[in-house]
Amino acid sequence: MAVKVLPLAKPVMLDMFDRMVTIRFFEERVLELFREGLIRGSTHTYIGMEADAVGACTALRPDDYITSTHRGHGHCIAKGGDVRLMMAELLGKATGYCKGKGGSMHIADLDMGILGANGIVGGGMGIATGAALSAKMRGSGQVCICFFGDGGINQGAFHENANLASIWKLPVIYFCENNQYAMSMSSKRANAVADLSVRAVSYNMPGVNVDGMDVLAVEEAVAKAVERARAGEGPSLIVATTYRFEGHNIGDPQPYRTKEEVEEWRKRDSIERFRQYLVKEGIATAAETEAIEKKVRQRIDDAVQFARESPEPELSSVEEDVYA
Ligand SMILES: Cc1ncc(C[n+]2csc(CCOP(=O)(O)OP(=O)(O)O)c2C)c(N)n1
Ligand SMILES: [Mg+2]
Repeated sequence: MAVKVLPLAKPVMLDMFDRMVTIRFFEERVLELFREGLIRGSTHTYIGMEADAVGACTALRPDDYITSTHRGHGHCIAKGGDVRLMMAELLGKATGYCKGKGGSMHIADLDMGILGANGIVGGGMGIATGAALSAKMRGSGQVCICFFGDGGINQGAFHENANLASIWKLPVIYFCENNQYAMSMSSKRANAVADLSVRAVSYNMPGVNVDGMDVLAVEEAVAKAVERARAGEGPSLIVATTYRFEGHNIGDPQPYRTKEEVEEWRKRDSIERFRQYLVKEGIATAAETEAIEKKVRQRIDDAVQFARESPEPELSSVEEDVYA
Protein backbone atom coordinates (compact mmCIF):
# COMPACT_ATOMS: atom_id res chain seq x y z
CA MET A 1 0.00 0.00 0.00
CA ALA A 2 1.36 3.40 -0.97
CA VAL A 3 2.17 5.61 2.00
CA LYS A 4 0.55 8.99 1.76
CA VAL A 5 3.06 11.83 2.15
CA LEU A 6 1.59 14.72 4.10
CA PRO A 7 2.65 18.26 3.16
CA LEU A 8 3.28 18.94 6.87
CA ALA A 9 3.17 16.79 10.00
CA LYS A 10 -0.28 16.26 11.52
CA PRO A 11 0.42 18.22 14.76
CA VAL A 12 1.63 21.15 12.66
CA MET A 13 -1.55 21.13 10.57
CA LEU A 14 -3.79 20.87 13.62
CA ASP A 15 -1.91 23.77 15.17
CA MET A 16 -2.49 25.77 11.98
CA PHE A 17 -6.20 25.01 12.16
CA ASP A 18 -6.18 26.04 15.83
CA ARG A 19 -4.56 29.39 15.04
CA MET A 20 -6.92 30.09 12.13
CA VAL A 21 -9.94 29.43 14.34
CA THR A 22 -8.38 31.51 17.14
CA ILE A 23 -8.14 34.48 14.79
CA ARG A 24 -11.74 34.04 13.61
CA PHE A 25 -13.23 33.69 17.12
CA PHE A 26 -11.05 36.49 18.51
CA GLU A 27 -12.22 38.86 15.78
CA GLU A 28 -15.87 37.89 16.15
CA ARG A 29 -15.64 38.77 19.84
CA VAL A 30 -13.91 42.04 18.99
CA LEU A 31 -16.87 43.00 16.80
CA GLU A 32 -19.29 42.17 19.64
CA LEU A 33 -17.29 44.06 22.26
CA PHE A 34 -16.97 47.06 19.96
CA ARG A 35 -20.74 47.15 19.50
CA GLU A 36 -21.12 46.91 23.27
CA GLY A 37 -19.04 50.08 23.51
CA LEU A 38 -16.19 48.35 25.34
CA ILE A 39 -13.63 48.92 22.59
CA ARG A 40 -12.97 52.49 21.59
CA GLY A 41 -11.18 53.98 18.62
CA SER A 42 -10.96 52.06 15.38
CA THR A 43 -10.47 48.34 14.79
CA HIS A 44 -9.88 46.45 11.57
CA THR A 45 -10.70 42.75 11.58
CA TYR A 46 -8.78 39.99 9.81
CA ILE A 47 -11.84 37.76 9.24
CA GLY A 48 -11.50 36.01 5.87
CA MET A 49 -7.74 36.37 5.66
CA GLU A 50 -6.72 33.80 8.29
CA ALA A 51 -4.88 31.54 5.83
CA ASP A 52 -2.42 34.32 5.00
CA ALA A 53 -1.00 35.05 8.44
CA VAL A 54 -1.16 31.43 9.59
CA GLY A 55 0.30 29.95 6.40
CA ALA A 56 3.11 32.51 6.38
CA CYS A 57 4.01 32.29 10.08
CA THR A 58 4.04 28.48 10.00
CA ALA A 59 7.09 28.74 7.76
CA LEU A 60 8.98 30.72 10.42
CA ARG A 61 11.16 29.81 13.38
CA PRO A 62 10.09 31.18 16.77
CA ASP A 63 12.97 33.68 16.74
CA ASP A 64 12.11 35.08 13.29
CA TYR A 65 10.45 38.46 12.92
CA ILE A 66 7.25 39.83 11.45
CA THR A 67 6.01 43.35 10.90
CA SER A 68 2.30 43.98 10.73
CA THR A 69 -0.30 46.52 9.64
CA HIS A 70 -3.39 48.33 10.91
CA ARG A 71 -5.15 44.94 10.40
CA GLY A 72 -2.76 43.24 12.77
CA HIS A 73 -4.63 40.88 15.10
CA GLY A 74 -4.28 37.93 12.72
CA HIS A 75 -0.54 38.39 12.30
CA CYS A 76 -0.05 38.66 16.07
CA ILE A 77 -2.04 35.50 16.83
CA ALA A 78 -0.40 33.56 13.99
CA LYS A 79 3.08 34.41 15.33
CA GLY A 80 2.19 33.31 18.86
CA GLY A 81 0.91 36.50 20.49
CA ASP A 82 -1.04 36.17 23.74
CA VAL A 83 -4.80 36.63 23.21
CA ARG A 84 -5.29 37.68 26.84
CA LEU A 85 -2.84 40.57 26.52
CA MET A 86 -4.31 41.48 23.12
CA MET A 87 -7.88 41.55 24.38
CA ALA A 88 -6.88 43.56 27.46
CA GLU A 89 -5.13 46.07 25.21
CA LEU A 90 -8.22 46.44 23.03
CA LEU A 91 -10.31 47.12 26.13
CA GLY A 92 -7.78 49.74 27.26
CA LYS A 93 -6.76 47.84 30.37
CA ALA A 94 -3.50 48.14 32.34
CA THR A 95 -2.74 44.44 31.75
CA GLY A 96 -2.71 44.86 27.94
CA TYR A 97 0.32 44.69 25.65
CA CYS A 98 0.77 48.49 25.78
CA LYS A 99 -0.70 48.88 29.29
CA GLY A 100 -3.96 49.89 27.64
CA LYS A 101 -2.54 53.02 26.05
CA GLY A 102 -1.85 51.83 22.49
CA GLY A 103 -4.93 49.94 21.33
CA SER A 104 -5.33 47.71 18.32
CA MET A 105 -2.82 49.35 16.01
CA HIS A 106 0.16 49.37 18.40
CA ILE A 107 0.23 45.80 19.64
CA ALA A 108 3.76 44.35 19.63
CA ASP A 109 5.52 41.45 21.35
CA LEU A 110 9.25 41.75 20.87
CA ASP A 111 9.95 38.44 22.67
CA MET A 112 7.86 36.67 20.03
CA GLY A 113 9.48 38.59 17.14
CA ILE A 114 6.29 40.58 16.57
CA LEU A 115 7.71 44.01 15.73
CA GLY A 116 4.38 45.75 15.89
CA ALA A 117 1.10 46.57 14.25
CA ASN A 118 1.24 49.92 12.51
CA GLY A 119 -1.30 52.67 11.89
CA ILE A 120 0.77 54.01 9.00
CA VAL A 121 0.08 52.18 5.74
CA GLY A 122 3.48 50.86 4.62
CA GLY A 123 4.95 51.78 8.03
CA GLY A 124 6.20 48.26 8.67
CA MET A 125 8.36 48.17 5.55
CA GLY A 126 11.35 50.08 6.89
CA ILE A 127 11.13 48.23 10.20
CA ALA A 128 11.13 44.84 8.43
CA THR A 129 14.04 45.75 6.19
CA GLY A 130 15.95 47.10 9.19
CA ALA A 131 15.28 43.91 11.17
CA ALA A 132 16.54 41.87 8.23
CA LEU A 133 19.67 44.04 7.99
CA SER A 134 20.26 43.54 11.70
CA ALA A 135 19.84 39.75 11.36
CA LYS A 136 22.30 39.71 8.48
CA MET A 137 24.88 41.82 10.32
CA ARG A 138 24.63 39.61 13.41
CA GLY A 139 24.73 36.43 11.30
CA SER A 140 21.75 35.16 13.30
CA GLY A 141 20.03 33.34 10.46
CA GLN A 142 16.75 35.06 11.31
CA VAL A 143 14.36 36.24 8.61
CA CYS A 144 11.55 38.78 8.65
CA ILE A 145 8.14 38.68 6.99
CA CYS A 146 6.78 42.11 6.15
CA PHE A 147 2.97 42.04 5.85
CA PHE A 148 1.20 44.80 3.93
CA GLY A 149 -1.81 45.26 1.68
CA ASP A 150 -2.66 46.01 -1.93
CA GLY A 151 -2.87 49.63 -0.81
CA GLY A 152 0.44 49.43 1.03
CA ILE A 153 2.33 48.24 -2.05
CA ASN A 154 1.70 51.67 -3.61
CA GLN A 155 3.55 53.49 -0.86
CA GLY A 156 6.94 54.89 -1.90
CA ALA A 157 8.42 53.00 1.03
CA PHE A 158 7.88 49.74 -0.83
CA HIS A 159 10.19 50.84 -3.67
CA GLU A 160 12.88 52.11 -1.32
CA ASN A 161 12.88 49.01 0.84
CA ALA A 162 12.55 46.39 -1.87
CA ASN A 163 15.42 47.93 -3.81
CA LEU A 164 17.71 48.20 -0.79
CA ALA A 165 16.87 44.70 0.45
CA SER A 166 17.67 43.30 -2.98
CA ILE A 167 21.05 44.94 -3.48
CA TRP A 168 22.06 44.04 0.08
CA LYS A 169 20.51 40.54 -0.19
CA LEU A 170 18.59 40.95 3.05
CA PRO A 171 16.56 38.07 4.55
CA VAL A 172 13.12 39.66 4.21
CA ILE A 173 9.91 38.39 2.63
CA TYR A 174 7.53 41.09 1.41
CA PHE A 175 4.10 39.55 1.79
CA CYS A 176 1.33 41.48 0.06
CA GLU A 177 -2.18 40.60 1.19
CA ASN A 178 -4.21 41.54 -1.86
CA ASN A 179 -7.66 41.55 -0.30
CA GLN A 180 -8.98 43.46 -3.33
CA TYR A 181 -9.54 46.79 -1.58
CA ALA A 182 -7.73 49.59 0.17
CA MET A 183 -10.59 51.04 2.21
CA SER A 184 -13.16 51.65 -0.59
CA MET A 185 -10.62 51.67 -3.42
CA SER A 186 -10.61 48.58 -5.61
CA SER A 187 -7.15 47.18 -6.22
CA LYS A 188 -8.01 47.04 -9.94
CA ARG A 189 -8.55 50.80 -10.05
CA ALA A 190 -5.55 51.70 -7.95
CA ASN A 191 -2.89 49.51 -9.51
CA ALA A 192 -1.48 49.91 -13.02
CA VAL A 193 -0.91 46.15 -13.21
CA ALA A 194 -3.46 43.51 -12.20
CA ASP A 195 -0.73 41.05 -11.24
CA LEU A 196 1.13 42.77 -8.41
CA SER A 197 3.81 40.08 -8.28
CA VAL A 198 5.38 41.43 -11.51
CA ARG A 199 6.66 44.39 -9.51
CA ALA A 200 9.34 42.06 -8.16
CA VAL A 201 11.08 42.23 -11.55
CA SER A 202 12.11 45.81 -10.84
CA TYR A 203 13.95 44.64 -7.74
CA ASN A 204 15.50 41.53 -9.22
CA MET A 205 13.75 39.24 -6.76
CA PRO A 206 11.29 36.36 -7.21
CA GLY A 207 7.65 37.47 -7.42
CA VAL A 208 5.12 34.77 -6.64
CA ASN A 209 1.32 34.66 -6.63
CA VAL A 210 -0.43 32.39 -4.20
CA ASP A 211 -4.04 31.50 -3.41
CA GLY A 212 -4.41 33.36 -0.13
CA MET A 213 -7.46 31.30 0.83
CA ASP A 214 -5.37 28.10 0.86
CA VAL A 215 -3.29 27.90 4.03
CA LEU A 216 -1.08 25.06 2.77
CA ALA A 217 -0.31 26.86 -0.49
CA VAL A 218 0.66 29.98 1.47
CA GLU A 219 2.91 27.97 3.78
CA GLU A 220 4.62 26.31 0.81
CA ALA A 221 5.27 29.59 -1.00
CA VAL A 222 6.59 31.32 2.11
CA ALA A 223 8.75 28.33 3.11
CA LYS A 224 10.56 28.59 -0.25
CA ALA A 225 11.12 32.31 0.21
CA VAL A 226 12.35 31.72 3.77
CA GLU A 227 14.81 29.08 2.58
CA ARG A 228 16.16 31.47 -0.01
CA ALA A 229 16.44 34.28 2.54
CA ARG A 230 18.25 32.10 5.10
CA ALA A 231 20.65 30.92 2.41
CA GLY A 232 21.73 34.54 1.90
CA GLU A 233 20.07 34.82 -1.52
CA GLY A 234 17.95 37.82 -0.61
CA PRO A 235 14.34 38.94 -0.50
CA SER A 236 11.16 37.77 -2.25
CA LEU A 237 7.76 39.24 -2.98
CA ILE A 238 4.74 37.04 -2.37
CA VAL A 239 1.27 38.24 -3.35
CA ALA A 240 -1.65 36.41 -1.74
CA THR A 241 -5.06 36.72 -3.37
CA THR A 242 -7.46 37.05 -0.48
CA TYR A 243 -10.53 38.90 0.81
CA ARG A 244 -11.75 40.55 3.98
CA PHE A 245 -15.25 39.37 4.77
CA GLU A 246 -16.11 42.36 6.99
CA GLY A 247 -15.91 46.08 6.26
CA HIS A 248 -12.61 47.97 6.21
CA ASN A 249 -13.25 48.87 9.83
CA ILE A 250 -16.22 48.69 12.13
CA GLY A 251 -18.95 50.98 10.84
CA ASP A 252 -17.94 50.74 7.17
CA PRO A 253 -21.24 50.62 5.19
CA GLN A 254 -19.38 49.05 2.22
CA PRO A 255 -21.14 50.84 -0.67
CA TYR A 256 -18.20 50.01 -2.93
CA ARG A 257 -18.93 46.26 -3.21
CA THR A 258 -22.00 44.09 -3.61
CA LYS A 259 -23.39 41.60 -1.11
CA GLU A 260 -23.15 38.98 -3.88
CA GLU A 261 -19.42 39.56 -4.22
CA VAL A 262 -18.91 39.10 -0.48
CA GLU A 263 -21.04 35.95 -0.53
CA GLU A 264 -19.00 34.50 -3.40
CA TRP A 265 -15.79 34.96 -1.42
CA ARG A 266 -17.34 33.60 1.77
CA LYS A 267 -17.90 30.34 -0.10
CA ARG A 268 -14.11 30.07 -0.36
CA ASP A 269 -13.65 30.42 3.40
CA SER A 270 -10.15 29.16 4.13
CA ILE A 271 -11.08 27.68 7.51
CA GLU A 272 -13.92 25.58 6.12
CA ARG A 273 -11.74 24.55 3.21
CA PHE A 274 -8.90 23.47 5.49
CA ARG A 275 -11.30 21.58 7.75
CA GLN A 276 -12.68 19.68 4.77
CA TYR A 277 -9.15 18.90 3.61
CA LEU A 278 -8.12 17.57 7.03
CA VAL A 279 -11.16 15.33 7.24
CA LYS A 280 -11.09 14.15 3.62
CA GLU A 281 -7.41 13.26 3.79
CA GLY A 282 -7.93 11.37 7.05
CA ILE A 283 -5.63 13.75 8.95
CA ALA A 284 -8.29 14.59 11.51
CA THR A 285 -11.84 13.52 12.22
CA ALA A 286 -14.69 16.03 12.23
CA ALA A 287 -14.87 15.45 15.99
CA GLU A 288 -11.21 16.44 16.37
CA THR A 289 -11.74 19.71 14.51
CA GLU A 290 -14.81 20.40 16.66
CA ALA A 291 -12.78 19.71 19.80
CA ILE A 292 -10.20 22.27 18.64
CA GLU A 293 -12.95 24.83 18.08
CA LYS A 294 -14.34 24.18 21.55
CA LYS A 295 -10.91 24.62 23.12
CA VAL A 296 -10.37 27.86 21.19
CA ARG A 297 -13.80 29.16 22.21
CA GLN A 298 -12.82 28.63 25.87
CA ARG A 299 -9.48 30.36 25.30
CA ILE A 300 -11.22 33.41 23.85
CA ASP A 301 -13.85 33.42 26.63
CA ASP A 302 -10.99 33.37 29.13
CA ALA A 303 -9.25 36.26 27.33
CA VAL A 304 -12.45 38.34 27.37
CA GLN A 305 -13.01 37.62 31.06
CA PHE A 306 -9.38 38.51 31.83
CA ALA A 307 -9.75 41.77 29.91
CA ARG A 308 -13.08 42.69 31.47
CA GLU A 309 -11.83 42.04 35.00
CA SER A 310 -8.50 43.83 34.54
CA PRO A 311 -8.06 47.33 35.96
CA GLU A 312 -7.97 50.54 33.96
CA PRO A 313 -4.53 52.19 33.84
CA GLU A 314 -3.88 54.58 36.75
CA LEU A 315 -4.27 58.23 35.85
CA SER A 316 -0.81 58.81 37.36
CA SER A 317 0.70 56.55 34.64
CA VAL A 318 -0.43 58.81 31.80
CA GLU A 319 3.08 60.12 31.07
CA GLU A 320 4.87 56.77 31.51
CA ASP A 321 6.23 55.09 28.37
CA VAL A 322 5.72 58.28 26.37
CA TYR A 323 8.72 58.91 24.15
CA ALA A 324 7.71 61.90 22.04
C1 LIG B 1 0.24 56.66 5.20
C2 LIG B 1 -1.23 56.40 5.38
N1 LIG B 1 -2.11 56.83 4.44
C3 LIG B 1 -3.43 56.61 4.59
C4 LIG B 1 -3.91 55.98 5.70
C5 LIG B 1 -5.40 55.70 5.86
N2 LIG B 1 -5.64 54.27 5.60
C6 LIG B 1 -5.78 53.39 6.62
S1 LIG B 1 -5.98 51.82 6.08
C7 LIG B 1 -5.93 52.30 4.46
C8 LIG B 1 -6.09 51.30 3.35
C9 LIG B 1 -5.04 50.26 3.38
O1 LIG B 1 -5.33 49.30 2.40
P1 LIG B 1 -4.45 48.01 2.24
O2 LIG B 1 -3.00 48.36 2.31
O3 LIG B 1 -4.92 47.31 1.03
O4 LIG B 1 -4.78 47.18 3.56
P2 LIG B 1 -6.18 46.53 3.99
O5 LIG B 1 -6.91 47.56 4.80
O6 LIG B 1 -6.92 46.15 2.77
O7 LIG B 1 -5.80 45.35 4.84
C10 LIG B 1 -5.73 53.67 4.37
C11 LIG B 1 -5.64 54.41 3.09
C12 LIG B 1 -2.98 55.55 6.67
N3 LIG B 1 -3.35 54.91 7.77
N4 LIG B 1 -1.64 55.76 6.48
MG1 LIG C 1 -6.26 45.77 0.86
